[in-house]
Amino acid sequence: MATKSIVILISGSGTNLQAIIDAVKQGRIKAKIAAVISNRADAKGLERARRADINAVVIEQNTYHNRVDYDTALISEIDKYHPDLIVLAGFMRILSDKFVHHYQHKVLNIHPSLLPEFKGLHTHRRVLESCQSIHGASVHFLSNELDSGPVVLQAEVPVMPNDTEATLAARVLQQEHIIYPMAIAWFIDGRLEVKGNHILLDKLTLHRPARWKSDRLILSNAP
Ligand code: NHR
Ligand code: GAR
Repeated sequence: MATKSIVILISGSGTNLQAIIDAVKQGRIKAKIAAVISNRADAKGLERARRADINAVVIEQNTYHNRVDYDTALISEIDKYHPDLIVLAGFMRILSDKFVHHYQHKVLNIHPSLLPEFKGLHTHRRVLESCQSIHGASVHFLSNELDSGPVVLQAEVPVMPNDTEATLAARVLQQEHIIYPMAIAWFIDGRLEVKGNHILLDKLTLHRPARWKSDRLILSNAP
């Protein structure tokens, strides 16, 4: 079977990108990373891509008049690689309906909260302000409503009494580096399907997202 390929979109430090690069190198994800695309020329993740001999492409937003023009440029770059999967790894730009429809059921994102709680930005700060005792991250498929596509896998972490935004973010990020490569491998191995707003894993409906908690995977397909 032909090797599957992935295109990864980033905006920043790219630690999730690094976790995915490592998982590909170790054979946990059986695919090739065809390109890494950043909307910012100064994203540190670009350097991680170059170091791993991956095409590193910048598509700067300043040169485009509006979201649709930008997304059109992004789509034509991505389509050069004919990827099986597009991965948003700390990509900080909202994507238009045009993009979402073009790649329906082929785009994964990781969001730093236990969705549907805390959609949007500044999740760690908002979690601390509202005195939650648990927090986490979610891998979901993209849909045209922000942070609302079907959730595949979540990691749960405790919120500690002395946490700051930075300590909490670091605890969540460490879990992201485990669950994102795991969910990507499921997709690449053909184990994931999207049906309407829910997920099938190995042909079984997940009535709740799979959950990674205390280093264990919990699957519940009870309705
Ligand atoms: N696009 C769609 N259509 N649907 C989603 O669920 C998306 C998406 C694009 C990115 C990631 C996301 C997140 O995980 C993501 C999910 C950026 C913003 C945002 O407000 C919100 C959510 C996410 C990413 N961006 C501002 C914008 O105007 C810019 C903010 C900045 O540059 O700092 O695009 O949370
Ligand atoms: C991650 O925590 C990711 O969940 C979050 O940004 C960080 C990126 O880190 N994504 C978003 O907030 C999307 N709005 P990384 O660049 O080191 O992978």
